[in-house]
Amino acid sequence: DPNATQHRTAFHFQPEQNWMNGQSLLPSLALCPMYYMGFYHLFYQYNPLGPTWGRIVWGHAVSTDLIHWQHLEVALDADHWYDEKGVWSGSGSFLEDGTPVLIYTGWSNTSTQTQNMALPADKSDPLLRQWVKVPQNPIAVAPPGFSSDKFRDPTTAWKGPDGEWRILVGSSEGEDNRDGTALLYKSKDFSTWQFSRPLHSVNGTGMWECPDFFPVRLSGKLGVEPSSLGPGVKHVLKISSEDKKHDYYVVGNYSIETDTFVPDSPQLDAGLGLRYDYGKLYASKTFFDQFTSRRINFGWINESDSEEADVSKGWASIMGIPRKIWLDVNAPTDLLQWPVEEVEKLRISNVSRENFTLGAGSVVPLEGVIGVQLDIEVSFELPDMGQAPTPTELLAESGQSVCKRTGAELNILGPFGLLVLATADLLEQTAVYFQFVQSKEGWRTLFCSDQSQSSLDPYVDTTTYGTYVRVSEFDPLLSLRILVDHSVVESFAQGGRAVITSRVYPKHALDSSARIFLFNNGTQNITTHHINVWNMNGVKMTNFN
Ligand code: DQQ
Repeated sequence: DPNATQHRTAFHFQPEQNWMNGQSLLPSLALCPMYYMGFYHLFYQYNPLGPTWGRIVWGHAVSTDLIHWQHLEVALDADHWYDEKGVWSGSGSFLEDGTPVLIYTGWSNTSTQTQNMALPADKSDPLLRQWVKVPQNPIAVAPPGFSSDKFRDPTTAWKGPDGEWRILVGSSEGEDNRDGTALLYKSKDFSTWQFSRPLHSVNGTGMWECPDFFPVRLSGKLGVEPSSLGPGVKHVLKISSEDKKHDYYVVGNYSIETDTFVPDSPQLDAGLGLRYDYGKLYASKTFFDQFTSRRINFGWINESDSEEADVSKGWASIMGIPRKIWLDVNAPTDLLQWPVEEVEKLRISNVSRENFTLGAGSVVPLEGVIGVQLDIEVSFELPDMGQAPTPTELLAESGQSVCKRTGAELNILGPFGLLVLATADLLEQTAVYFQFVQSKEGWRTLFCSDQSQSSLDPYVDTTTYGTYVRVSEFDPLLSLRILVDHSVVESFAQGGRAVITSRVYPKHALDSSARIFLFNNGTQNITTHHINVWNMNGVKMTNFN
């Protein structure tokens, strides 16, 4: 692959080489002063032997700002009978004295999935380089009636006022093993764990990987620590659907007395709920960052090129930019997501323009900006819906299917938005845009990311992504924030109400050949309220020595 180097990201986390997938996290340790060096720890699924999935171990990196990472040695190797075929996903927790603990899934020598625990060899090492697997491993095997190959990915632990610790493990149940479920385990001492019950299940949804269960405040952007309860919080259950390869979440009420979780909107997407990302993001996990009181979600983004391309590149997969998440007070079944503010430190030269018209059918280059490492903020004034003719067709399709069908082509109200990673002749372009369609409920706003012309390479997946995004009558503007980093485009609409991540592999829109255009393929003029574009510094990820 001649463009392998150009497609490597500059400010998204990647190992130096090889394969990476779903991960687990520990925040910096602030509870215990001996850890006060303020390191964020990222543990990720890593194949040391090559750029495809295989015998997985835990890679490890540390950062003081969630953006600049330093690679450390493997934290957990596949070296015991219970994890000999792979050290799979898990989570970090803190005991009350501040000791960090890892609980993870081992793929055993007989191909069963087991839950195991590891403790730091030296609690006074702020880098937590060495981990010791506890002698009582495995701490859990699949309970009777559950299949031992569908039992994995323990969550961060939380503790009830009854003194009992709790974790969830992803699984599936039912006659045909198709009912996705999160199994609750309890422990009085964090050492011996007992199966309690399924906390939540949804029929027909298949295996649930990487569950995540955490409290969120009813209002405000601050996060809360994992064991928070009470009337001021709701709980979020996120699962990674093995069938659909997407992360879904539901907001609901958790009762610690009965250990039951009741989603507020059980009907959403057949019970799976809402998506964190309508493009690519999987096996994401949140953690509570005590230093800044944020809840931060970190997700894995795989490639959209072929396995042969990954082998020739020598690497596969990246991490998304960590996202701060909080409950949307105006739509309390929804979370809002926004890139952590630390990424803004990478911003360098800025180009901005205000208040200009995008004529119907226009494609306008944004002068003065070239490059493949960008942070973009753009907002548009809402067009006058009154002028639009009554459509003959009332849509009941999903957002993605409308985006796919219509693409960035001519429509009445929109599409309008940006072309990024575009060549001057527009033969390569990734379109991120809005469009309005009429449905039975009235006007709806579509948010799309169209990769169909992103590359002249015919061997990459160029699926179009899209979703409806909520626009309230009080919203003054339609807005987008887009992070572009070589082969990844992460787009946040309406302040983080919907997010779409896409992977693209231009052959020509590389380095200084990549441009930005604004476009309006609608039949009505659109006013751009403002556009700000920053070139972004890259981050050198080094080995820690
Ligand atoms: N991959 C891991 C599993 C998890 C899945 C194995 C998510 O633990 O269920 O590499 O990507």
